[in-house]
Amino acid sequence: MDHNKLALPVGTTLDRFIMRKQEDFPYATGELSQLLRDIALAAKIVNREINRSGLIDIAGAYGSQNVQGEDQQKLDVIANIRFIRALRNGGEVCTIISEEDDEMIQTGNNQGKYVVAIDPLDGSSNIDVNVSIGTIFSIYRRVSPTGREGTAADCLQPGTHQVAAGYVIYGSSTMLVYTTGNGVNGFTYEHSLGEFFLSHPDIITPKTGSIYSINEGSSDSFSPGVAAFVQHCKDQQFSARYIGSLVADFHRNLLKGGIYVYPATAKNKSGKLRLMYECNPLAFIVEQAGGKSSNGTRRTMEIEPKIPHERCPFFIGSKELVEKAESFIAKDTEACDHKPAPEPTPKKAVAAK
Ligand code: P6P
Repeated sequence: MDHNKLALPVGTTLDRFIMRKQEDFPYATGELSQLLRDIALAAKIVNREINRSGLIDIAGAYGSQNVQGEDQQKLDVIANIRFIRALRNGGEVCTIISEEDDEMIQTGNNQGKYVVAIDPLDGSSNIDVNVSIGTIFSIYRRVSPTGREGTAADCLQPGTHQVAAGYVIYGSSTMLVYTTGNGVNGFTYEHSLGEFFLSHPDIITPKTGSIYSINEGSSDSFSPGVAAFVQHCKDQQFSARYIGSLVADFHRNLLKGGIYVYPATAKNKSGKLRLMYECNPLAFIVEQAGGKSSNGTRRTMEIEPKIPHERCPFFIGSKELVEKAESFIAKDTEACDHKPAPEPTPKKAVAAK
């Protein structure tokens, strides 16, 4: 018997993969590799706490609201602490933007070359009902000189400046999916060994699909272009899949093909999702996987951020589906542009004095 069959290889760990990929960058000095490992460590710790949340008193609302005015769950606060602590202790990051903190977070690592924008736990309102949730992160090189605190200019860079981006999905299995601009790779967490192993090498998203993800509860306030696209999906007999957890909806559509849409609505006039730590990182990943991301008219990663918690409409997924949505929006815009100007209100004849 082939003795190798007695002890099948366990596969490539995330650490080994990061080190191998670092060799692709001859001038890499290892800081970005270390930063990715710091994020993976925090993800393992958060994963453990999510898995136990039903057993120890860390589920449920924390009793305060974040800068977005959203009720914080206890695990939102815990995840935020865990990721900030890991990045601070790792030493590579000078400044952090977090969904859970209004102001930029200075880590004290003023020699750190990197800035991180992070949503520590997205979809956390789903924790108590055991729906998959996730962490989303973006990594940028600082533009200000080292030796001092990071600046707003370091944090408010367009998505095209990202050096890496990724997400962790805490679901039926826990996965970390990331890119450094050379393709997208997914790693599955093996709890018994405490390691992420390469399980989804070189992810490519289907160029089209038959899944659309949008909250149709807001359909009354969709723009005509968005409404027309949703009707198109129905006419094509697509499947409506919307979990209410961005990372879970995105991950499914990335692997199977489909589109996720969070448009401007009456309640969220610029859309609900945040550019820096939700839209841009997923946009980087989807483009590296052959998909597309825009705000309906403009490439997500080219939007120039003005404030850390800026929101934007979000159309992301299979290239052909995003382009179809954009075509409906463009038609609507053309129709508006060519709509005849309303007749001027006739002035009341002024009686001769
Ligand atoms: P709605 C979770 O709060 C989140 O940010 C995303 O994970 C999710 O896709 C979206 O909001 C759900 O928002 O308005 O449809 O409940």
